[in-house]
Amino acid sequence: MYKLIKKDGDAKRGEFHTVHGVIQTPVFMNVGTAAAIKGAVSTEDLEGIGTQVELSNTYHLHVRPGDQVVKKMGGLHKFMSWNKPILTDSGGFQVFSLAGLRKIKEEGVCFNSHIDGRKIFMGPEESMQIQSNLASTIAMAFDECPPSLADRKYVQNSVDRTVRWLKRCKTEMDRLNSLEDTINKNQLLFGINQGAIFEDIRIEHAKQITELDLPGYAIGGLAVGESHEEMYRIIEAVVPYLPVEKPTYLMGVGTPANILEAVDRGVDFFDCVYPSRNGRHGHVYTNHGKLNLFNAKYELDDRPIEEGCQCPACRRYSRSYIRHLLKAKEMLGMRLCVLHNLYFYNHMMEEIREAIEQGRYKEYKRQKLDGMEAGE
Ligand code: PRF
Ligand code: ZN
Repeated sequence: MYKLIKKDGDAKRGEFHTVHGVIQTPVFMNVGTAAAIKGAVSTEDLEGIGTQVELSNTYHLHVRPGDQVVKKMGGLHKFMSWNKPILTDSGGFQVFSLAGLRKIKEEGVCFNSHIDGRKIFMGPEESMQIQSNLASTIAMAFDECPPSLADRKYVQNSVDRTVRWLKRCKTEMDRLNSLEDTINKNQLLFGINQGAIFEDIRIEHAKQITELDLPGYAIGGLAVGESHEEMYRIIEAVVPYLPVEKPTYLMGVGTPANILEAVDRGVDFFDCVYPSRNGRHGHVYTNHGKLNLFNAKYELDDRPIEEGCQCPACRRYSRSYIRHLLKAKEMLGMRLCVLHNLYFYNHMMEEIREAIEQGRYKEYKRQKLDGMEAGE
């Protein structure tokens, strides 16, 4: 399934083969939480900007429209008309961060829907059943992401429970994949490493979850309030204990600089809301740093967001025009900024893959970071 093509230092260039096609890694997955990429971006748009993987969310789709609706419509791929790989996050993280969390028990968690306040229970089995109904390519394990300031004892208890939950996820996923009316019988389960900023807990947890021989592993519980240096320290500590011949996914990260640093430490998969969220606010990424298109200095700027960029915004429109659209609250303004940002991320991943293949990753990373830090 995962083929390691080349290593350059710790940076990995690989290919992940799935029933929905091959994923070239390192890869950035475009976030469409509720089967919609915010900013009026269609799946056709995603195809046009080089997106390889779409990411959706178990919790959101369970609450609305309901995973049974998606299943009746033939699964997420058919429902949203996207035939490339889809990864679904398990819902654990979103329950903890979004919903009115009630109680964590051994069986699972009780919470209130953020849409209608309805009381919902979700445990490892429920999360796997929902993800099986959605029929994503990759399903994520049901985990707890402890708060960044949680003490050692809390984190140890939480991680121990996450191990037990993972075993239940695996058993349930195997069962679901063997059922007659399951849409994707090849659904893959990725485990998630937790342990907050305690290296020894992280390492012990990594050893335990790799014993389950899953097709991929994620590093969760980072980018939740700790410093970038702490995050890099944890990645460096954990990666040696995750299988090099399988993909490593750093969940919910991050800025272009975070991605460049994490690739250098052996990470293959990324996802983050930054490109779409920032785009909706008129903040756009360039090789010379981030621009705020609301700034008055772009009023008469006839250049594209980024000279030479092949995205749908830069091929046709000026900063001045996009600024006008944003200020007039025209949807097109947001849409163009989001398209540019997603293109920027996907294109950077392409450059990253090429640099690793050519054995010049460190040099590429330095140049890219220097450019972005220098500004315009
Ligand atoms: N667990 C899950 N999803 C996540 C995270 C996690 O820890 C994070 C942490 N950055 C983002 N998304 N299941
Ligand atoms: Zn562009």
